[in-house]
Amino acid sequence: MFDKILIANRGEIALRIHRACHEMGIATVAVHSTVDADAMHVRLADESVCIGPPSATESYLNIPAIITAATITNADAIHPGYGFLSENANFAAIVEEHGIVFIGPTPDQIALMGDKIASKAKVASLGIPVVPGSNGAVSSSPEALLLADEIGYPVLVKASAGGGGRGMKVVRSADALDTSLKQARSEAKAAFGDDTVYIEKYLERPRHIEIQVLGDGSGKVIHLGERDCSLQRRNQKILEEAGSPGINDSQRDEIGAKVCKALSDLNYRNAGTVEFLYENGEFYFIEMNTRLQVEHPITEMITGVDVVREQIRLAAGTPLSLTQADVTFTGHAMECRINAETPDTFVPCPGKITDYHPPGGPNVRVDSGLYSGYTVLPHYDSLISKLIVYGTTRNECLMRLRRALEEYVIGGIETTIPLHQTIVENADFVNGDYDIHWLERLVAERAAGG
Ligand code: MV4
Repeated sequence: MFDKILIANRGEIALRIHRACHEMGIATVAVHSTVDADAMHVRLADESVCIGPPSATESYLNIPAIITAATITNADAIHPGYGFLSENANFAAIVEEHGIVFIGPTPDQIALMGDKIASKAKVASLGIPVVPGSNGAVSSSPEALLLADEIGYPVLVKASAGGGGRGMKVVRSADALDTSLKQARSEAKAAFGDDTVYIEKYLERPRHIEIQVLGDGSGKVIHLGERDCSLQRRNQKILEEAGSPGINDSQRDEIGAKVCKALSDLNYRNAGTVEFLYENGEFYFIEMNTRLQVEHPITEMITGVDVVREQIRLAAGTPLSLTQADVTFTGHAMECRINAETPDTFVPCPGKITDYHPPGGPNVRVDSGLYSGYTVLPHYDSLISKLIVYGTTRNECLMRLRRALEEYVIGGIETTIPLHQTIVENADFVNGDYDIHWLERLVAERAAGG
């Protein structure tokens, strides 16, 4: 096992990784930008290294500075967290070239899943259901017209280098196809430097359901069930729950088995998430994330598995601590992402936290680097806290979440807590009756004063 891990991240996830390390007897190295010198992840770590100015490009994305920090502190491994360098195949390769273990997949696996066309073709060939579509890049308008005719409108034009929804165009009829194709291409070129696009059947009202997996790199892969991440706004997830109110145990077993088989064939290593759209009883693969995800705690709550500990064990070549038969799903969990934002406009509102009182009590978990007197910085993501609750039933979980939101005091700045309070009181949410567009509609109604 490793003696020392460098955590190449900040905020709540850096803390989360530090906690797993210390519970395993592993020392930690924090890296930080100049403005993060007082951050909780730096205070808790055994050692810390300043890696650059506030701009993420010059600090948390600064590969030479991070490699240097790992070298001078003699770290055995680097955990990238999420965001920043977590899905950068080049970074993973450089880390390994320096004789340091990258706590993640192989560079090839990161690169494969980063290419939306290649990953879709690959997983389809391994038995995972995908959205009907062009099965590869679309090169000309006539080709696109023929394909769209075959698939049936509406269709969606997607960027191969995309992900997270950027560069997508819904096309509802043949006469709009050519224009949308050109738009999608030029947006993809501008955003990713790659104008490769492909076409899929557009699913009108799906849920977003993702399967958490753990793979040992030698073909052993288990799944930890699903998370429903349909409650999102502009591709930012807001509230997630496990399990999904939309599927039952046998559907979970079936899609979970397909995912494990495919990733076993790929010798997938690390924690990972396979994302699906789910509509009318069918799952359709959209993409795979090869990193630890923000919402991993809800899976931990219903399975009792420490996902970060497993990641570290897998990277060290230690076998998975459990088999699929050992994985059981008990109760229900929800996570609210609390952002430093004005609730109605979602404009980030950094500033000093004057009062801080997180909720507590049974089955309440708060993953956050906040403290009274901390200043939320304008340079980084506005996620400041994750409120995670567990209940033996979905209703118990929901009642507990309402209670915890009531207790949570974050004074001095605005946060999205009021939005969460609206969501958890809503009848559709209470009934589990929502899709990926539901929250946008709720937000629009709130803005209209409804
Ligand atoms: C789709 C879709 C409907 N049909 N693909 C958006 C993010 C990107 N990762 C995939 N996305 C979508 N792909 C087909 N064929 C609708 C979305 C989508 C979405 C997906 C998941 C969560 C939130 C979403 C919000 C808008 C659109």
